[in-house]
Formats: sequence, structure tokens, C-alpha cells
Amino acid sequence: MIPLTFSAEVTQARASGAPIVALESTIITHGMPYPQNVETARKVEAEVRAHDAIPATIAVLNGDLCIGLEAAQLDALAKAQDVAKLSRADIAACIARGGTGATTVAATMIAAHLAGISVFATGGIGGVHRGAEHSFDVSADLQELAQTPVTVVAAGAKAILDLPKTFEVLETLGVPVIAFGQDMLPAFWSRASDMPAPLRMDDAVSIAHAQTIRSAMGLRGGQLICNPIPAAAEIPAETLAPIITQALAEADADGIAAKEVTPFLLDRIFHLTGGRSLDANIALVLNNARLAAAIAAEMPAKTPE
Ligand code: PSU
Ligand code: MN
Repeated sequence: MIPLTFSAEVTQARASGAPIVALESTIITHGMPYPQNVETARKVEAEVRAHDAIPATIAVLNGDLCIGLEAAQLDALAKAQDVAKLSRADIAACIARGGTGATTVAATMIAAHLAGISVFATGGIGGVHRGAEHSFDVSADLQELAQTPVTVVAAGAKAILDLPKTFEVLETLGVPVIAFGQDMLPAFWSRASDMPAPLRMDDAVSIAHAQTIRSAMGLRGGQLICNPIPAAAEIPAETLAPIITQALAEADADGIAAKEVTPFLLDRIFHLTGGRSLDANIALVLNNARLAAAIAAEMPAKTPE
């Protein structure tokens, strides 16, 4: 196995057996503008600590696969320009050339699993893009959920994606999609959607237990927990629909493709909502961090692989 670089607090947590929550870094470098990105990353880490777990923000820095970043490393990553966006396909090449890159949901799951961490909090996962029947643009995050045993806490997927197709693919891949505390799937910026959740759970113990049984049965892969945004922070779907339509049209007109699509759309929606989408995004990530800390506390202690 390649050597992993642990932050001081993650090293300590591993030694004492304290619960650890993995956090991704693409949300910092490609998902939010500076300085809100670094402020949010710090707040999310603090939220995990406040709920009795240790945060492990994951990134590749100068060829080191870092499990947990020191404060100065987090600051530098948030300010850096042209950081690579790493998924399953390119994380090893980045490490091999001594490069620096931020990890997507897929790459963060891979690194978390290598480090023996089984719970991961983020905002939204990648999925099936609208028009995927022509572009074939389907995020590698979906396949990763099918093969790497990490429970991912998200607020669903964003309506920039084709949500029904995203959930169809997850069903095909055999990924448990679990709504937390409600019968409907949440839709990122809104608590409700018109899609019933395939599964529902109401407490962290059940979620941790389900992952444990899955692994004990030899079923590969993780689980996707869809945690609704707090009511006070939600944006109605009607408000966002025309903005998403406009952002998608701009992406099309500008010929945006492949891994640039998601960051482009997130940036356009941030500007078109006058920053409101970002406030909601921050609130839901913090909410996901809290739930992930509670799930991590219920997971059986794991021997790092
Ligand atoms: N969705 C969001 N915010 C994000 C992302 C997705 O609401 O920051 C990021 C995550 O890191 C996710 C990645 O894993 O984008 C998906 O990119 P792609 O669609 O290129 O696979
Ligand atoms: Mn893509």
C-alpha cells in the first residue's frame, strides 16, 4: 500500500480509536469561491469536532495522499489556482508525478477506505448530467458508491443533474439510497422532491448497522445517505428552476464539457442567485457533517487496510 500522510489530529484519533469523518476537497477548490470556500471548510471541520468526531479533509499535496490537512495546508489549497480535480481515473497519476489535487466524492471515498475511515460528509454527489443520452456524462461518483465501502452523507444531488436518471443508475448499481428522517428524497437546496426515497432511516445507529451488515454479507460498496437541508436554509425549487435552465444554456453555448461541467454550473448558479445558493450549500454541508459524526460514532472500530 502507498504511504498515507495523516494530520496530527487524525494520527491521534487513529491511536485512540476516536470516530473520524472524511471530508472532500473538490468542494473547496471547485465547488465554492474564495474566501467562502476556506471559511466553510473550517466551519465543517469545527462542526465535526463539536460532535465528538475528528475531521479528515482529504487531498493530494505535492504527491502525498493526505488524510487530514493542517490549517495552513487547508488555507493554501483553498487559495491555490489551477488545482487538479481528481477522481478514480487520475488520482494515482497525480500522486506519481508529485502533483497537487483536490479529491471528488469518488477519490475521497477511495482514500478514506485506504485509511480505514468508513463515513464521509459532503454537500452533493456527482450524478447523471442532463443530456447524458448524448454526452454520456455520468459522474464516476456513482460507480464508486457501488464498489467502495464508505457511507456518504449528502443532501441528495443537485437539480443541475438529471435526478431521476441519477437515482435509476444508483439502483442499477445496487447502491442503497437512504433518506434520513423523511419518505421523499431531498433535492439539495430543497427538503422535498417528487421522488420517493428507496429507503428511509431515522437514526445513526440504523445507518451504521446497515453498512456493517452489507460488508458482512460480502456486498461491495457503500451507502448514500440523503439528508434534507435544514428548513430555515432551503430555497424553493421554483426559484431555482429558471436559474438552472439559464446556467445549463450558458454551459452549452460555451462548449463546457467533461470535468469542467459541474464547477461551471455551480459558479454560474452562485452568481445568478446573488450568493443565496452558497448560503444554502454551507448550511446543508454543516448539517451533513453533524449526521456523519453521529454515524461515525456508531461504526465498529476498523483496522486500517
Ligand atoms: N456537487 C456539488 N458540489 C460539488 C460537487 C458536486 O453540489 O462540489 C463536486 C464533488 O466533488 C463531486 C464532483 O464529487 O463535483 C463531481 O464532479 P463530476 O460531475 O465531474 O464527476
Ligand atoms: Mn462528468
